[in-house]
Amino acid sequence: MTEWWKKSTVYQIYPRSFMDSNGDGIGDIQGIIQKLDYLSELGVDILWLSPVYDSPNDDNGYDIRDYYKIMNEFGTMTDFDELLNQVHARGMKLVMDLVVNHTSDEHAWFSDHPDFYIWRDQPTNWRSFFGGLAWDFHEERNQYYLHLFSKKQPDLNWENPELRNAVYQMMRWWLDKGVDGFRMDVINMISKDPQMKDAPNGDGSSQFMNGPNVHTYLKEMNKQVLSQYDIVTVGESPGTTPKEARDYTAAQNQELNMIFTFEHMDLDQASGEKWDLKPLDLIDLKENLEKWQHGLHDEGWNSLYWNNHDQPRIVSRFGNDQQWRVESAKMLATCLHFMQGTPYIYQGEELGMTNVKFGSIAAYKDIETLNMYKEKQQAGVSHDDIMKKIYTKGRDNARTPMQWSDEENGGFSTGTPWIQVNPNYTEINALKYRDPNSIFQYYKKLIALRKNMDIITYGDFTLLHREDEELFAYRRSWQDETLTVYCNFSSKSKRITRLEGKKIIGNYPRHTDEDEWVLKPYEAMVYYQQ
Ligand code: TEU
Ligand code: CA
Repeated sequence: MTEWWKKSTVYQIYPRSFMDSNGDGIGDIQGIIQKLDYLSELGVDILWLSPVYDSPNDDNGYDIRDYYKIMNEFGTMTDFDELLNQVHARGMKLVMDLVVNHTSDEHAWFSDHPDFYIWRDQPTNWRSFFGGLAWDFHEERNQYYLHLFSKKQPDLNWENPELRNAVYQMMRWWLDKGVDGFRMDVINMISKDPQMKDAPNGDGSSQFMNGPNVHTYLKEMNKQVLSQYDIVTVGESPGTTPKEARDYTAAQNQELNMIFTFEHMDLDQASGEKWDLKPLDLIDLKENLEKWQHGLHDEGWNSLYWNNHDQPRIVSRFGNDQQWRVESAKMLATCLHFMQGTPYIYQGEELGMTNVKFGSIAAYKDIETLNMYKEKQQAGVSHDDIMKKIYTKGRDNARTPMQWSDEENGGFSTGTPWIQVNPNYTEINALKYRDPNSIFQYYKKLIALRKNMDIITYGDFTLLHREDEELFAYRRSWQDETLTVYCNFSSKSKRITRLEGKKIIGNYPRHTDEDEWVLKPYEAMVYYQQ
């Protein structure tokens, strides 16, 4: 099978916040259908849907109650089938989120097949990702069950072959319907060390991330399911090194096509805790991405992303969401899209959508954010300090509704949105996406270039100006071609030496004086030479 996903660009849709077609304030499948022409115009190849399955929404669909049913709020299976057809009719592919490290505690398995879950008489001291102990007591059974995420997301017991077969059967059911692959939620956590022991600071991750049998299970899944279809797979894998990533993604290992690493998303935190804020040092970012570019160059494959539904908006995070919003959004896109790997665009990134600052905690919806607020408040942290953490890192930054227009609610809904729209929708929205200078059009060019230039897919990567704290520059080389990418991560002008070749893309309409060779604030430019 061809590795078509190596030349593809993926667009992630968070359905709850994408487009509401019926005015109940919640995005839905018909809403996605209404916007398919917009996505097709952008030129993306693959749409990845965050979970649309039946769920009590303790974690916005990442707690699945029924894998074979569509969430009522999003529509019906008929709507889903129509979406799949409409996506295919436009030559795009549709990838589903596969959440099989855990289910909802309301899934029928939890009462009918308790042996599908993980039970102990005594809990370990592990802390859950969403705060508190990762174990909860079950009265009837008189035992504790493991939940790495919320209490309502009990972890599945992958050691049980019956459970594995039930998962494979479900995967085949969706693939037989015609979906084009899976994004696998925390797939590197499905194998727990059977010894489960207390861990320093309650951080049990070395006992459940990349655990003892994870490769055995993925090889089995590949053999029984994935290899039978022409699909793409991407495994979400926090806490994974390039060496482990090669084990997951090298073609001869027959596991996954690519994974999501988190290292570059953790560089602006001062400790193992995401809320422990620290400014980004650009040299850390450059060296980290260089390590991944080299680590997966010959074997395995990278996914390239700045954003998803769990991360703050990149233009607010590593760019400048005020004076240089448009420039820095395009610069960040340039920096990422000329690397080797498959790029992912998260909804709204193509508009330069920003983080949000709600004044009251009551406006926030994310379980991780709300639990953290309570815990920190109990620990005596001030309201203002907690809000600063939420403004910088909270997941709801990515989850405010898509800003389609300057109409009420940004054109997302005629009702009351489930989460408030970012008040900047009057300025930042999709109305002018056809303007040749829009961020959207810039992304469109990047996506098209990747399709037409093999060097972007296959070339090797050399970091330039390693010591420069504001400039991210690199060279790609392939046969007798080179691409030189220069990105200014600062609001200062920076003098550089003349670049050879032809400029193929840049985020300033025209370089004022090509002889001077000064990079303007957040300027990006790419030169091609043969
Ligand atoms: O996230 C996995 C994960 O590791 C989280 O800890 C993530 O890093 C965190 O949200 C960042 O603050 C996946 C999903 O992407 C996330 O939305 C779910 O909440 C989680 O799994 C549980 O399914
Ligand atoms: Ca709706």
